[in-house]
Amino acid sequence: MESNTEVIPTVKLKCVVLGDGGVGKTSTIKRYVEDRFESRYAETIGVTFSLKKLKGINIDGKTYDIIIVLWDLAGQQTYAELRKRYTTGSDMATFIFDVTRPTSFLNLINWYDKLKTTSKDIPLAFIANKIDRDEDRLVPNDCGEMIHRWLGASYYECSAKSNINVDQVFVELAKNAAKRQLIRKERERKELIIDTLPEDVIESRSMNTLLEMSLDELKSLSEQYNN
Ligand SMILES: Nc1nc2c(ncn2[C@@H]2O[C@H](COP(=O)(O)OP(=O)(O)OP(=O)(O)O)[C@@H](O)[C@H]2O)c(=O)[nH]1
Ligand SMILES: [Mg+2]
Repeated sequence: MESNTEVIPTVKLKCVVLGDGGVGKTSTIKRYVEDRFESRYAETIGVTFSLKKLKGINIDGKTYDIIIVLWDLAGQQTYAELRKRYTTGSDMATFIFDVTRPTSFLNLINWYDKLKTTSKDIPLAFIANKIDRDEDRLVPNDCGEMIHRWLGASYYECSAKSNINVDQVFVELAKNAAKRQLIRKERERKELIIDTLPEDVIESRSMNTLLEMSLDELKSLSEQYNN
């Protein structure tokens, strides 16, 4: 019997999680991937990876599966050089600070500058973590709103411990990043087809007009000249 199950395309995304030591990077990832929380602090050594699969995500009317590869980078200063190498090629990034530690908020701009040296124009989310510790909170919500308006990045108030907003951060980021990756890949495919056209055709129609055509339109145009 013939199967009519459609193959769902998979988008793979690299997400780096940045922020000072002890702000809750590992805890946030653990909550998101395994839905667990540990009170004991075990400093991350170097870098570790986790995978999260999102099934049946709708992007512009089409369905995709998304695999997020989460790169958990140690926050301690000793790993500065390692971090630079590992942020390269990220599709999205999260910056975490601890609302009970103002220095971890002030340091966000350093993390942001560091990421910008390797990755430009990727979707970013800033996370105020440990909001369950209301009595010890020193960084107010307004600080996050300022970052949101200033850097045009999303901002969330979270708790890895109480499982507040953790899913939302990654789902929203992944949708944005997947959208961008799909647009980029479609453009690359179009450029490959345009390359097969004679130069005078490219010149007379202009590159922008050709890129606005659909893939099917471009394919049939290419067939006209190459058959
Ligand atoms: N109350 C509370 N504690 C948290 C929360 N998230 C993390 N912690 C605690 O904060 C400590 C540090 O958390 P980690 O997730 O290990 O921090 P990290 O950012 O990965 O630290 P490094 O690996 O050293 O860079 C641990 O004791 C966690 O249990 C939270 O949302 N609420
Ligand atoms: Mg860690």
